[in-house]
Amino acid sequence: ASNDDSVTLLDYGAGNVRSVRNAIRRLGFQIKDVQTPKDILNARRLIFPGVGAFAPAMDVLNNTGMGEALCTYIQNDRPFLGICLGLQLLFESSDENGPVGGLGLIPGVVGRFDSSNGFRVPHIGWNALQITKDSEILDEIGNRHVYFVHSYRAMPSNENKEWISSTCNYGDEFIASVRRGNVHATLPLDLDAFCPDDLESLAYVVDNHVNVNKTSYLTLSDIISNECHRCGSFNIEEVFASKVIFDRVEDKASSGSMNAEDQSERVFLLHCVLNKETPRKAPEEFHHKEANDIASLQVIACLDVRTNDEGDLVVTKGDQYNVREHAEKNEVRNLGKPVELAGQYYKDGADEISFLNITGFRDFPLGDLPMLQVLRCASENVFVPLTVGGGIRDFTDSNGRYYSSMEVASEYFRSGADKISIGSDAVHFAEEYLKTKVKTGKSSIEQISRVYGNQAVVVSIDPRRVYLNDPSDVEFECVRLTNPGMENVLVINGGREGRPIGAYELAKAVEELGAGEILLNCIDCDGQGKGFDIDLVKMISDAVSIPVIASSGAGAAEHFSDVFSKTNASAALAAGIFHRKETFWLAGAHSVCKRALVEGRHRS
Ligand code: 1PR
Repeated sequence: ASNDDSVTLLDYGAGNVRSVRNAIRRLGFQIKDVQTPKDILNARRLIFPGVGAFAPAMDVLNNTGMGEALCTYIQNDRPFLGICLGLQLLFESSDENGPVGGLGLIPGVVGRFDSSNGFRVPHIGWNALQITKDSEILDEIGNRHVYFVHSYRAMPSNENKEWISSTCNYGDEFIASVRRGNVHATLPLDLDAFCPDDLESLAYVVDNHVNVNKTSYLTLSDIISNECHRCGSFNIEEVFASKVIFDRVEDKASSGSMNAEDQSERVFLLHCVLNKETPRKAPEEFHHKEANDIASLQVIACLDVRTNDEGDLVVTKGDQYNVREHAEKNEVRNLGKPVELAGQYYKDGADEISFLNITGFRDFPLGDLPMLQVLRCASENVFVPLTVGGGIRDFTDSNGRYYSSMEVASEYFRSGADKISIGSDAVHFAEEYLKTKVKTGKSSIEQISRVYGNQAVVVSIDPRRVYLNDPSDVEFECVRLTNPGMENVLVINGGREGRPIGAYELAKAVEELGAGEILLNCIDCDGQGKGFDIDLVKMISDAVSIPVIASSGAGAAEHFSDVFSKTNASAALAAGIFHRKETFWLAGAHSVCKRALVEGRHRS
């Protein structure tokens, strides 16, 4: 680095910028936090990892004078990297809770994705970049897949084309990054996806003269041909038996250093491994398009966390939500330490990690400091989105101090969460909303999504089956099975309390209230390993236009294939299958999706 080894960070305290801080430190730079507009003007290099929603971020920038300083800094072509909202704020305005004026440096409006053409909004998952000009910071990324979590985007136009350095397609073409002179901003280098290998890109911006050791990665085909040479055969089973390739492929995948071609090869090869097949066609015949479709489906590892009887915070796992051993002592099952397991699943290739504080409904989460600590530590080493749920609601403690659900969520965000997940509280507000049909703006879903954006608000639904002779006996939408009719009754407080609302009605209501994603559990299937509740997932994923995460029941790779091919779920979440250390499953889950696609059974 040059003489000045500082990076100025514009963190206005709205959320999780821990990954960026970690990344900057790893590069050996000192972080200077912006306290006043002057700090922006005096910066040697500035990083602006915008978090949250557009309007509140602009309020902070306008009220502190930082917006003006930022405009001067950028207009003077000083080294700048905007990330995520740090890109969007450069445009003229945004429709997010708006229209709201932006910094006005780049012509264009940041609008919401159009969900009417069948694409779910928010856009969550991997997607391929199209580099349109020499962006320099994206050189290392090339056309590889990067992870997106957003509902709003700016589109290319004649007026802004000189800025655009890459675009991406999700229903329509949108701007993924911009570059002009020393000013860079990217949408997908999201805080979540800021894995250590993106440091080179970051380094370029923070100091044009930084000499970073560029690791040169062998392509997958190099690895395979080397390995085949060594083994003297192209029997994929034998080659993989040594696990050598697998490990290298996975290293590459988890470090995020694959380009689109590597990705498709990986999916293809993993498919072969999983199915113990020798590849019948060369990997290069495997279309990138297919890989792209597969990449857009996510596999999420879930860690149910609670304090055991000894007072330690442990990862546990229930059978139909019962997390106690059936043996005499009736202890809470202890499957390991949350931070370690999260790190492991990240390395294994999970697209996202969820922590559910399953006793959060009774233990106030802000009193649950170990849980916040778990989040802080996990976010140091996990560079995929982290969701945390449990206990997000208004709360008054024993001293009479009132905490809003927003304060609870904010603390989770500050501690490293990228999304929060609301369970019981969402049910209460949905019940009220269904009765009154009035959006008060006061529910936790509405408040948190207004400030952090709806892509950051997941609603976790816990349905339990009730079998009916006649579905018309109840007011709820029922799942019709080939077997007897079935109703899903919602339960809350970890399954301890049933509520008179159906899963369908709840899902529709929370979507209207502003939830960005639904985590659809199923108490009957939880921990059973017999597959997802396909009928239920289909009903809910057809009913809403936000992404639905299918959860509960995964016991084999085929179950992932099933849920992706027979329903419109965007992601599949599982716990037990990963805790049992069936190591190939994470990667394998992706490969079986491919089979579903190839057989044309994928979503129409
Ligand atoms: O109500 O806002 O405090 O949130 C509580 C959260 O904790 C909710 O998301 C609720 O689903 C979750 N929860 C509460 N009790 C339990 C329990 O297990 N006793 N766990 C619980 C929910 C379900 C999934 C599980 C999948 C996959 N766990 O997260 O990981 O079913 O399991 P599998 O692959 O092994 O089948 P609030």
